Amino acid sequence: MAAESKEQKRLDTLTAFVRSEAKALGFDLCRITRPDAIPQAKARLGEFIDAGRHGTMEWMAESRDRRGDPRTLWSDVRSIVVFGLNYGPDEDPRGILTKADKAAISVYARNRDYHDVIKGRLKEIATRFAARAGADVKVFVDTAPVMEKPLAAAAGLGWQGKHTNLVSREHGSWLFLGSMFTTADLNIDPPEVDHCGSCRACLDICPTDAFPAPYQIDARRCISYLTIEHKGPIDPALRPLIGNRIYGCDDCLAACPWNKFAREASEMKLQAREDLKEPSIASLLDLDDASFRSFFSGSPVKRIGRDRFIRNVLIAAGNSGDRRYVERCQELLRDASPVVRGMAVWALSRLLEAGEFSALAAQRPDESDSDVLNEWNLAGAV
Ligand code: B12
Ligand code: SF4
Ligand code: SF4
Repeated sequence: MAAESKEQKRLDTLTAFVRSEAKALGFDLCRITRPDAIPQAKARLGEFIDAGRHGTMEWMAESRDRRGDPRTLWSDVRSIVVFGLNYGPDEDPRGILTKADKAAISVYARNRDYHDVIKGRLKEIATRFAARAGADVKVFVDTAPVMEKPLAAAAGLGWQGKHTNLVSREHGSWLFLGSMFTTADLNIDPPEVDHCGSCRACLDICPTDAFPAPYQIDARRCISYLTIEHKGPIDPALRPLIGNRIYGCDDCLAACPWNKFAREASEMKLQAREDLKEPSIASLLDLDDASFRSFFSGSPVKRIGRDRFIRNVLIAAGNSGDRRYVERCQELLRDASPVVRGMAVWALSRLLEAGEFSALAAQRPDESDSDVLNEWNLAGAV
């Protein structure tokens, strides 16, 4: 009995330590679960991958066994601490969607890369915790094969809403997640229950109809996937639906009524940079490789590279109906990148009258890339 209560006291002290360290490092939430707490996740991940809903994110299929079960990733793990960092915006991010000359960058990417912000803190907490507990630790944020959302739900940070992301009663949809796996035992928190009820606001607002059913997403239709993860030409049927969203999308998150409890991010590095709140399409179309890297230095946007980024801006230009971009789009027909040239063709096919486009097509630059030739064909300039 005495030994038991001594062990419980040790658990209480260690658990209190990790919570107070998380708070001191600025995490908004910190809760703990066990590695066997997400028994359904593996099968659901399997269904997602078998249906091809991961699109070209091959790394999801390659890591499916480790991703689906934390114990396959690390057999010695005994407790998983999940951290949440609030990145709430100061206004509804959907406001920019009706400003045709502006380009919408999703809230999470309007300042510093959250991977860097969270990873640094996780490393600090891991070092201190390992020393205190005499245990092994590993920390993860986003890019590792860890199913962060079901783990966060099991730990009680919130629940997976019908848009599949974690919703918190305190922070709404605006939470980044990170985790620390450890060989130490800790006190476990209860899971959060689903508070979606009959609401389906996130499902109904999705511009590309990316939810085949509540709680399930088809990434291939999600604008976040299309503009960030997907490398080649974007499905022509989806381009008009993307509007002016050039990097990610927040519509389903922003529609959630639980955001009424959300607060603006207190971490300065996650508060929007003024020049990334409403950049103009015209200024972004002008970026070359060097100016792209410098403008997006420290931002997650940099990760996709200038060519994929300009591809996205060209879609916004094509959707704007604004002939001011015609001249720049014509210049981009000679860009070194095929994905840029191809999307310049599409944008021009939207911005020019049919006769003007045919005249342009008759004098188009020599082209050998099959994707770009396909764009000319699709646009009717055979
Ligand atoms: C791949 C990925 C994407 C893909 C696929 C999205 C997805 N929903 O899976 C794409 C590129 C589309 C994407 C987009 C975004 N992402 Co993302 N992404 C990831 C990543 C790397 C893996 C997610 C994953 O494992 N997906 C596989 C599916 C099968 O898992 P799942 O979504 O948990 O699926 C569950 C449900 O389908 C559920 N389910 C299935 N059937 C049923 C039935 C019932 C009845 C129930 C109850 C549940 C249920 O069970 C499954 C298992 O839990 C995570 C980081 C990580 N390592 O976890 C970040 C992550 C999920 N992304 C994040 C963010 C912020 C975004 C965006 C908001 C970015 C943006 N603004 O553009 C969008 C949101 C789009 C959306 N609605 O999901 C955050 C979400 C934070 C949060 N609060 O949840 C994460 C956790 C990164 C982080 N560390 O903070 N992302
Ligand atoms: S992020 Fe946008 S496109 Fe993707 S599921 Fe949500 S609303 Fe749909
Ligand atoms: S918008 Fe409604 S259905 Fe979607 S996650 Fe929020 S509460 Fe759930």
